[in-house]
Amino acid sequence: MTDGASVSMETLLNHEVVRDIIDDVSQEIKERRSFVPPICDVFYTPYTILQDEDHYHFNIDQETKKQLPNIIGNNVQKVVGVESLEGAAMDTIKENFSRSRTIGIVFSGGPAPGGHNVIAGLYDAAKKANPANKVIGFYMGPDGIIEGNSVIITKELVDKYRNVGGFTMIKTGRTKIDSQEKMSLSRENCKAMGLDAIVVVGGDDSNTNAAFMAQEMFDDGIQVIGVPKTIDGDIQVKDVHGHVLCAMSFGFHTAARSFAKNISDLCSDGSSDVKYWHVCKVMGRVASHLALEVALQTHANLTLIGEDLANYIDMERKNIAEEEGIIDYTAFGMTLRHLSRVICKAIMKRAAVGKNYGVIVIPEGLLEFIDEVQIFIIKLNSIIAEYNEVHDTDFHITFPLLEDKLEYLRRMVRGIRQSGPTIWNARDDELFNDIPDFFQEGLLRERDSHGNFQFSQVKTEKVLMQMVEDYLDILKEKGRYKVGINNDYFRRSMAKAGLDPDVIGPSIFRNYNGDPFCLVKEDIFTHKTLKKALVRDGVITEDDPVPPAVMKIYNKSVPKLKVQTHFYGYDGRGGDPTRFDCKYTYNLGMTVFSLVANGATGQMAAIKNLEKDFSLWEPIGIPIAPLMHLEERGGKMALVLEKSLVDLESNAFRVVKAMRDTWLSATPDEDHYRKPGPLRFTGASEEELPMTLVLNSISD
Ligand code: FBP
Repeated sequence: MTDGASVSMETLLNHEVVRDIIDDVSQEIKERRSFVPPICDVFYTPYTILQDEDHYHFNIDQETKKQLPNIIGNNVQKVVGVESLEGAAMDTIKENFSRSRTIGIVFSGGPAPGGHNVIAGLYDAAKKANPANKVIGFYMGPDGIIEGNSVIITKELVDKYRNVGGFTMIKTGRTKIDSQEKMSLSRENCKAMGLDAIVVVGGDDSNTNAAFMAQEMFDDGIQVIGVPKTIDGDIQVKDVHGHVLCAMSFGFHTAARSFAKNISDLCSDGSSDVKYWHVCKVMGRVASHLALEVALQTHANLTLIGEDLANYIDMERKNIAEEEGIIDYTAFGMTLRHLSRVICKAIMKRAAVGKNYGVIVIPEGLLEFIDEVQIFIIKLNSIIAEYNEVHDTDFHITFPLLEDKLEYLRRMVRGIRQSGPTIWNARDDELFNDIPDFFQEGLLRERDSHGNFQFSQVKTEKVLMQMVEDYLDILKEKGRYKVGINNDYFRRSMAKAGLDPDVIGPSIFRNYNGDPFCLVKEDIFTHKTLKKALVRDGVITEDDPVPPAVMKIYNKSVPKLKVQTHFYGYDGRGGDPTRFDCKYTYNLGMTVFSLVANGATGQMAAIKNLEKDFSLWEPIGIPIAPLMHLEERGGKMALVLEKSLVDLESNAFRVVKAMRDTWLSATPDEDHYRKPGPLRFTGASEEELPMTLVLNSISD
């Protein structure tokens, strides 16, 4: 072996191996760049046209008709390949398709793996149709359109980013073109640049924006096409009869696989050193699709689904009220306290079989579904606003400390309120006191510029786990939270210490009857109470110490909850796309060109049959306007694209629900963790499609 120290720096840096190591471009990226995603059959034909599919119907909001008159009449359009036609029709198609165009493209919102391939697909299709076609990328998201900040997309640029993650090529931003001023600036810039079309790659809000831009630029002849992007997976489109037109936004699969890989590694680590509960929050601003997919991929012990919690009914509370002939409205909807109890129960059940470890998946948007949190926000907003108005001062200046604010609320409960409405009752106070200080503080203080509470600022996993820890401490003191002791281990330990397990066992365990795991009796919760039990049963006398072997068993039965919290989001969002996302996005890019070349506007590019075999994928355009409805945004009603939440009737959710107990694995057997493995770009991959899609496509 060469002595490294003797090699000169120059030689070292020029060494073939070292050059490879310090090269910014890894082997993986080289392979990615050279991968050519398969394309749908229609794109092999020299031309494509659009065929109206008027058998799909939508519930159209009257307001959309008013605000988006030029695009509300759009139909779903199918991209159809054309080899050759007779005479004039063919000439028209050729002329339209091959006309030289300038197409602008922008990324909007959070990154999602596959975005670069949308550009690559669009670029390749545009250049194939006419090498004079130009694709222009707007920098830094919609700000690039407003400010006219752009770059010409070249072959070199496209080749550098083929099949590579991130939105690095032209960056992204969250600005919305939501004022007349921004809209006019955008329109003027697009006109000045001679754009024929603009492509908005974004989520629900960005596609909403695309629809308004399509309306605004209609008379200028500038077409606007949307592309369904977001790792959250909440752009899913069905028509009124439930026909699936877009099963999933792009980027979801990669992000879910990335989270699942990391979480499944925690499952392995956790079940090896058996001492940690790993609590993993996964992105998804509102919908829990990512958490659901992670559950399917990893079989983590407990996965919370926000949409499921919203439906919660406290049956005990409801039944008691019914017996009294009244309806207890507080029984409907999940509270933070109850949710923490659900987690405690899972932890205790596993502890009872000796598993003082596990993995919990929490969706980022969870708190959106807790009625109580929503109610707190509404009530506190109103209390603070009322106070400010009545006193002509700022609530936070009068009550700078959390304790002062809480005291103000308590006074309201006691009826000694200084002003304002009596909407804060004893139950609010009780529930509010149950939540950790830092969350109380957040609820009382943090508001964005529109006066809205910022969920994203809350460490949901910490809020919950603090409540869990507090409650488990109480249960521990009551002797109800114990780690189960393996019966065989107990017997061996006693025998080794010269003690009779059949004498000690019944005295300290509540189930010394052959169960594989024994639980220490509830009234034994300290060394003193342990001794008391042994003395009571005549196992030892008052003067004897507790035998060390018995003490050791007792100490093992006392749970120590060690929690590690993790957040998976930005990492998966920046990951290199799975083959599924590579194929999907490249074909989306090609679909965009077909829509543009055929004069479409106000349409969202999509691939129908995404959940089926690739040979059945069908490029289509979906009209955006009919998908919009009125929602409250920043205190006003606005037309927006509806987010798709987890459907509790879907196969994917029902499977996860049915497997809950199995995956909790509160049994002496092994856990049921599943290893999805790392993303494999080359070679055989375990699965090619999001599991959610596979499951949801199954029908009788
Ligand atoms: P998009 O809807 O724009 O794709 O972004 C979704 C998301 O990745 C969420 O999962 C997450 O809550 C959010 O972005 C984080 O936003 P930010 O980048 O502003 O921190």
